[in-house]
Amino acid sequence: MGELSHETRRQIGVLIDRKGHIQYVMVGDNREIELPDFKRVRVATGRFRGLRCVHTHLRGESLTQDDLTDLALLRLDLMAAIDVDAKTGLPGLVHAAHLLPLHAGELDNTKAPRLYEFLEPKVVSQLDSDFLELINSLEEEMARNRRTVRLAEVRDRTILVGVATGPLSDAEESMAELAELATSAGVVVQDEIIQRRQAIDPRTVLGKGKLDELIIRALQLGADMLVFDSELSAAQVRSLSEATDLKVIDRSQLILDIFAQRAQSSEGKIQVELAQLKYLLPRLIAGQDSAFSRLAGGIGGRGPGETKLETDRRRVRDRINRLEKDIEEQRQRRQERRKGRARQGLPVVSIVGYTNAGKSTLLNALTKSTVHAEQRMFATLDPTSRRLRLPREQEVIVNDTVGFIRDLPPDLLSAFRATLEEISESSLLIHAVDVSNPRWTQQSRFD
Ligand SMILES: Nc1nc2c(ncn2[C@@H]2O[C@H](COP(=O)(O)OP(=O)(O)OP(=O)(O)O)[C@@H](O)[C@H]2O)c(=O)[nH]1
Ligand SMILES: [Mg+2]
Repeated sequence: MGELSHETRRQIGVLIDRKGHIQYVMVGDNREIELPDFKRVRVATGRFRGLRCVHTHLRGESLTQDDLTDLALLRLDLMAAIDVDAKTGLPGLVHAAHLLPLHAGELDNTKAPRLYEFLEPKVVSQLDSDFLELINSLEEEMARNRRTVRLAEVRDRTILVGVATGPLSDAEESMAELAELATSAGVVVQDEIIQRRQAIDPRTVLGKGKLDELIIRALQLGADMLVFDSELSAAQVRSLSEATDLKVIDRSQLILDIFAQRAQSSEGKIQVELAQLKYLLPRLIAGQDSAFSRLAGGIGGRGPGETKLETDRRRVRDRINRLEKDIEEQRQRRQERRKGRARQGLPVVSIVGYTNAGKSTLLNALTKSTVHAEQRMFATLDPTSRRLRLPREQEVIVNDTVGFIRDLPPDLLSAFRATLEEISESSLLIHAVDVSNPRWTQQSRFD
């Protein structure tokens, strides 16, 4: 390889499997070499690809960033570069690196653990390490770690991703809010990245380079989930999770998840389920490019899956109708209750405002109650009403309410209509604002 590289002034590389057979031969130019793109071909978790790359370098350089990127993205067993002497064409030092298994201990902090291990550079004639022994022990270690990691860390480890098509400050603000949402949902936020772009990439949202960077970062941090700040189509979720091999969700789904975790009363649970199904339905139908239509495709486009998909959609629609009826009934019950209160002539005061602003705490303070208040977004989903006697022998009803946030998914808004209607029939609104939050001016806007 050294001789040929020397004559042609091109890098030459081979991919060798564990039996020592050469599976691919690549020819590059004098700076770089391109590896086949088999990222899509999955590697079993806890394993490497079973191929090591050995290639020549003509300029005396050690492993390049591209070499390391390929090593990580393709999960190669090893990346080695043989230095070819410019005058004689004889092989010199061999630089090599392999990936490192993640350790459970390293997952406790959000600092990036080391991703690569460099072997000591040696001249070809002195290479004496047993490659198979090395790779086997690495895979064993990886399998062991996976078991302990799984036990140690059950929460989702997440990287937040934003794309800024407008001003960066808007995107940063939105990301700060997303981070709070993620924490409220109980996931561990390990990193945040924002990419500035002219437009969102219709397929992968981010550009190709940024996506590669993200994959490496996720590998490095042992992340298992990506949360996108923008709304994702079903097709985007699919191509992103295929490209990254990670769970991918968007902002709406994160909020829905929080609501699902927090709903206590049967009314709250029904509202959340309705919102979830409404979110799911268009994603079941999302047309040509959806995961479901691909599954349903079959030969000639009408495989057996199509009927299954129809049944799924119908079941979801049926369930949606059922839930909507339930909610309508609740709404009427609430209306009756309000009428009853109106007959007693009690004015209604509602405490409204951004989520986590202190609404429930204020209700507690005013009425000496013990409604649940917590440092977490959407702690209240089932609002409480309490009587309050004002100093001049006047009684009022004070309502706690569900908090607001910008870009609340519309399905969620409509599902919680019954609860929100209470607000519109109040005699007085108290707007709670948390002025200790740096974003309080934006949070107190009602547009
Ligand atoms: N320091 C301080 N903390 C407060 C005050 N009011 C509320 N908090 C805290 O802020 C956090 C959120 O309060 P909540 O009353 O749950 O807020 P909320 O508006 O009802 O929130 P959601 O129901 O989640 O929308 C809690 O940890 C409260 O203890 C205040 O006046 N001062
Ligand atoms: Mg509350």
